[in-house]
Amino acid sequence: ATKETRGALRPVAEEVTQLLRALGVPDSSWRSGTRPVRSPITGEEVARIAEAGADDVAHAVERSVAAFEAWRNVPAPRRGELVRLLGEELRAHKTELGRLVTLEAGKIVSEGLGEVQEMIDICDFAVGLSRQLYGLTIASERPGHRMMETWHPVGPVGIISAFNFPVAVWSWNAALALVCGNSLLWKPSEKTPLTALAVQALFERAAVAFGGAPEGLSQVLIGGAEVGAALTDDSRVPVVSATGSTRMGRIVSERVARRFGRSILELGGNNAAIVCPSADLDLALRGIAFAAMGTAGQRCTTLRRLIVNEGVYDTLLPRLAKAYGSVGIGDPREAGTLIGPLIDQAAFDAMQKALETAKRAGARVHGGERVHAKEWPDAYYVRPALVELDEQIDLVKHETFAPILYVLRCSGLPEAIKLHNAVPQGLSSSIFTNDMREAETFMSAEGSDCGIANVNIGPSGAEIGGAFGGEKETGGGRESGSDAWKAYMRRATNTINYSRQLPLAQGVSFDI
Ligand code: UN1
Repeated sequence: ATKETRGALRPVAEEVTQLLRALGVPDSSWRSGTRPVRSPITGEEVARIAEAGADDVAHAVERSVAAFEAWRNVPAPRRGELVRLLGEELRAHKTELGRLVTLEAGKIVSEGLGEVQEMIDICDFAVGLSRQLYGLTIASERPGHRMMETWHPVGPVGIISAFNFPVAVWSWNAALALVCGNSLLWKPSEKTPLTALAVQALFERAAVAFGGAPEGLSQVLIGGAEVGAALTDDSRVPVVSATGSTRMGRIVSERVARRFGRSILELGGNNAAIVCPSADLDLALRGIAFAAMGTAGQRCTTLRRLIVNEGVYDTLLPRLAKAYGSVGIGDPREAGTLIGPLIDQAAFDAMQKALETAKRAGARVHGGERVHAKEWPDAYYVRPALVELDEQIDLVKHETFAPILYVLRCSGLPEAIKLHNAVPQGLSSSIFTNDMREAETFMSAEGSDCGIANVNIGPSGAEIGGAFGGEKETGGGRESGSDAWKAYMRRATNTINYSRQLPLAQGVSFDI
């Protein structure tokens, strides 16, 4: 059998049932509803889930406010203990939850497990952070005065997450928001509600072990755009963190801004890598392959544009085309599969449309065709596409959430950086070079305009310790590590007068 036909089709539904039970999700929450949930592996229905309506959202927000009002008074290091226990649950159930990510989102096994590892990592990070929610002290211009900053919990945090990282992105937000003293309202993607229910069940176990966590501290709201809209319009939810398309993010940010809420946006990426003449091409090849083809091109950090110096173009491209032609595509449960399915038919259609447009513009397209269609008619597997273009046409400026890598030729670093930055998105980026000047220029003020700029690794697969997010249409939000926690708190500036006088700032006099 060729790599493409590896693995006979095995149904998914039964294993989903076993996993949900092993993870402690009550049958009633995924059996008795109206919305069908499908696995992208086979396209079969695996659950029927109940949806929340606008009234349910209003009620959930009410509970969330009550939970917040209790939780904000729990000392932060104690709040960290709950997140530590959540991390323990995730460690204990990593195999099952990782497997459920594979079944529901179609990720290969190591990526499903990797996603849960990312959750464990952010929990560890947040536990440490729970003792480090530092404010500054500031020198006052007035005698006998002191100034300081205090960081306070802000309120219920709405989390809108996407199908492609169905649980890790929640955890970046949730682990930080919890130690910061907030309650959580989670609207997962309607394509991946089951992993959300499983995480909620693990959270509830952690809450029981913790003892005394307020009821309703973390809630899941399953549903479509109406649920998202109810959440974004509710002024009792001061922070809404949304991950997904730029189209969705624009709607969310406008609605949240209208009521002066704060949004944390992590939207479309259109990530590029520049390959310089001095690059280690073996290393670059591996980096490019993972970043462009991994997760079937469905990461927001996926490599979508490759800008190759003309000096190495003709060496690199044939090797890349070979990798594209031989990569294992199929059932993500099988060892040896590197490319699982696209999430659904709409993703497949969008990919084919983009490839048609590229062909009409004169592109040379390698791959991109559907595979396994006969055996698995309801699932959408594709060979990743390598698309050689002479210029960065409009199509390339849009994020198509599928494994398409557009390749452009360039003559030097200034031209490469210009092409690199000439798209509306600004999430992640990378350069392959062994020339220190090129690497530093790429990371400098006149280099990459993205939130993430890497050297000699691809743009995807970030660790949780750094701030994650990007500029321009990516939305400007930062999540996960560094000081991203500040977005989940409100800052108070305190001025304390310990003198017997009342000097006014700026020397103003006001004697009564
Ligand atoms: C996403 O695709 O929404 O950097 C998140 C990465 C992962 C997270 C991706 N750690 O690729």
